[in-house]
Amino acid sequence: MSASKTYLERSKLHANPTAKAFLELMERKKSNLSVAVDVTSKAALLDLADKVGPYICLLKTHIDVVDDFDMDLVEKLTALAKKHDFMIFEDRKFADIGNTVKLQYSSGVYKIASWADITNAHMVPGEGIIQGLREVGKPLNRAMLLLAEMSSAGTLAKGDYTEHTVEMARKYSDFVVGFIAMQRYAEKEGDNFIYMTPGVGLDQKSDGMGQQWKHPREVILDRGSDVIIVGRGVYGAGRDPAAEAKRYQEAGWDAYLERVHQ
Ligand code: 5IU
Repeated sequence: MSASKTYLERSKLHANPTAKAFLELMERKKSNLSVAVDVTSKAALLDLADKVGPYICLLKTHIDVVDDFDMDLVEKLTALAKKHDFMIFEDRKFADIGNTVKLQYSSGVYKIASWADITNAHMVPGEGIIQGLREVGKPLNRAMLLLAEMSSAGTLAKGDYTEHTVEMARKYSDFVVGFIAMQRYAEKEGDNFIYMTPGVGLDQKSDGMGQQWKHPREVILDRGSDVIIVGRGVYGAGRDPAAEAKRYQEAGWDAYLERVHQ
């Protein structure tokens, strides 16, 4: 079962170049921490990315919340990704028909495919959404995650919906490399999916708006996920982002070591 294999062992088995490089990076950097930077100015985003950069494997962005977005931001972000050795995940949550998402992924103001190593999509529209995104992303060696579950209270992504999503990921596993999920699913021969889990916090359980935070140890060890995604736990009011990122990196990595050595 892949949960007991190391990230490095799994990287060797991966055919998708981004997933392969990502798993290698995690092992090299000893980090399974992704920081979610939901801030609204270029300066704040770059400042945070520079501060948490040394501790993360993946920077998760919502690029459309940045008021003063321009391509200079992308250039600076990708330079920081190089400097600190992390990848970029634009949490775009595509949700339209194949032809439309193709345009949303490649074009418009953000040109996501040109800079985001990883992006994600909902399975609501059916298989065509993967086909559309894959047409753009595959030639650029990009990778995609499917939203199989969500962390928020009352989510409709569950049961048959989640199972169908996993089947679709298997069908397109050269491009769909994993899931946003709350736990690892039963595996079939050949599965090598990367699981990423948002809703992670060391100090608080809820934000009063539906978000539900779990401890990194529960996420990585008990639930078998691979990457913890942490937002406000790292950059929330009064916090020192670098110190918090270090704390989450250690908590996530300790849980991973415990998992692969048990
Ligand atoms: N996010 C979730 N839950 C989900 C999905 C995405 O929280 O199910 I899909 C995003 C939202 C935010 C980040 O960008 O992950 C979590 O931030 P906080 O740690 O601040 O709650």
